[in-house]
Order: sequence, then C-alpha cells, then structure tokens
Amino acid sequence: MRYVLIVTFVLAAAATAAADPFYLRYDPDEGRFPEQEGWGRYWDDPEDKLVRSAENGVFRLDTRGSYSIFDLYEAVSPAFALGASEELRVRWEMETLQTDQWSHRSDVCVAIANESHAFVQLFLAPSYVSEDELPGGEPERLYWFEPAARHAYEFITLDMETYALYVDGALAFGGVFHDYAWREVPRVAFGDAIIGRTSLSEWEYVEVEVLPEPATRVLVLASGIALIASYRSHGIRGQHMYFLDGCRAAGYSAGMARLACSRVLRPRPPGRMPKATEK
Ligand SMILES: [Ca+2]
Ligand SMILES: [Ca+2]
Repeated sequence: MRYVLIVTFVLAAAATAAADPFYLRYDPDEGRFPEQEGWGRYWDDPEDKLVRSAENGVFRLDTRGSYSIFDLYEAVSPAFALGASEELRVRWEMETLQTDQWSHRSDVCVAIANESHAFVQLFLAPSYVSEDELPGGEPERLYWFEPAARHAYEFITLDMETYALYVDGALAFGGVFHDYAWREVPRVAFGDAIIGRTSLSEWEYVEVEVLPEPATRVLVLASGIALIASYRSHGIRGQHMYFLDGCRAAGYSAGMARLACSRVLRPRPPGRMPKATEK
C-alpha cells in the first residue's frame, strides 16, 4: 500500500471559549493567498514542487509535482464552539480538476473540527464529494455531480455534532462529527490534506460564518439532524486512521454515521464508481 497520511488534524491542541458571531471569507480577487487574508497555513513541500496562484479571482492549488505535499489553510476560533441557537455555515465554490488516476480518494478537502476534537472531513473529487475514510473500500457518504465543472458547497451544523452538506443547493448527505482531530480546535480547514496523493484544484472562494439564529431552511434541516442524532445510541464499528505523527486516532464511528445517512445517499450511477484499489 502506498504510504498515505491524512494531515488535516495533527498534533495536540488547545481548548475553547464561548461562541461569538464570526465571519471570514477568502476570495483571491486581489491576487492574495489565504495566509494573507486571515487564514493560518499548515503545509509541507520538501521537494519544492508546490505550485500556487491567485489570479482572476481563483486560487489554484497544484500539488501534482510531489506525493510529499500537503497544504492546508485553517481558521481557528472559539466562535466555532456554538452556543444555543447558533449555527456554523461553511460555503465554498471550487472545482477539483485532477486527482491520482490510481486512487479512489482525493486529497482535496474541507474539514471541520469541534471543540471536543471530533471532526468531519469532506473529500472533493472531480465528480463527487465523499466523507468516509474507508481504506480500500468505496465511500458510503457519497454524492455524485457533473464532472469538469465548478460547484457550490454549503456545510451547515447547528451543534458541531451533526451536519448536512448541500451541493449546488441540493442536500448531498448528512452525518455526525466523529473520531479525534489533533492540533488546535475548533477549526475549519481547506486544501490538500493528504501526503501520498496529488491533485489540482481551483477555489473561487471559501467562507466561514457563525450565525446567531438558524435561518428558515435550517429549521427544516434541524428535524433531519435530530433524526441523525437519534442513531447515536447504536453500536459503532471500530476502525483506525493513521496521522502524520504516527498516532492512532480514536475508534472511527463510521458505522453510526452510515446508519444515519443511508436515507439521503443518492443511488450510485453505473460505471462511475472510482476504483477501490490502493497501491
Ligand atoms: Ca473568486
Ligand atoms: Ca497531497
């Protein structure tokens, strides 16, 4: 198996305080990089092969030159520890143009971690978005869309424990925060999250917002999230993930989320499933 590390959440972490309204937007309309616009950067490029640009309103991240690259842009704020009646929304518009042909998994991601270090990591491929981390298997929280096109995403959570993901305005899937995120929390991150995979992605913007009151649509969503939460008492099938420092994360609560999300998964189109092999 090819050496792969998921580096979104590595190393130890700080705690949180009460929530506040929060808004952070990255849009490279003025040719600036995320770290120049209030985002932290967590990255490595030991072979000096990373190529970035911020031109024509688009942030282009090209990590195809080396399997050693990861490059994440992070927002950390106590505001993400939501108070009662608050909600977190993460919106972004982007296109993943290329991932490794041999791999079923994209290294392009958006990830959200709560103050208890549980997290959701969304992997963005040219033709789908998925949330599962299933070595050698196909993702179960999966949503197909038109390839070779830019898509608009919206991640919504009312409690930093359950979430719903919309793509181009349609509900893609929902699930629960799980596992253990290392490093500082609560946090929102985007970029290339995996050592051992390569990709090319273009980001139109990324926006993180904490709203004081749920919007109308979210009130409807809340009933669905309550349904998801009701599955939490079910058994969890353990599964391990390995991180940059070699530490094993806590048992993976995928089984719980699969139960919760099965009803919102779209049927798989024939012949379009990525290969479930790893090298
Ligand atoms: Ca833009
Ligand atoms: Ca990578």
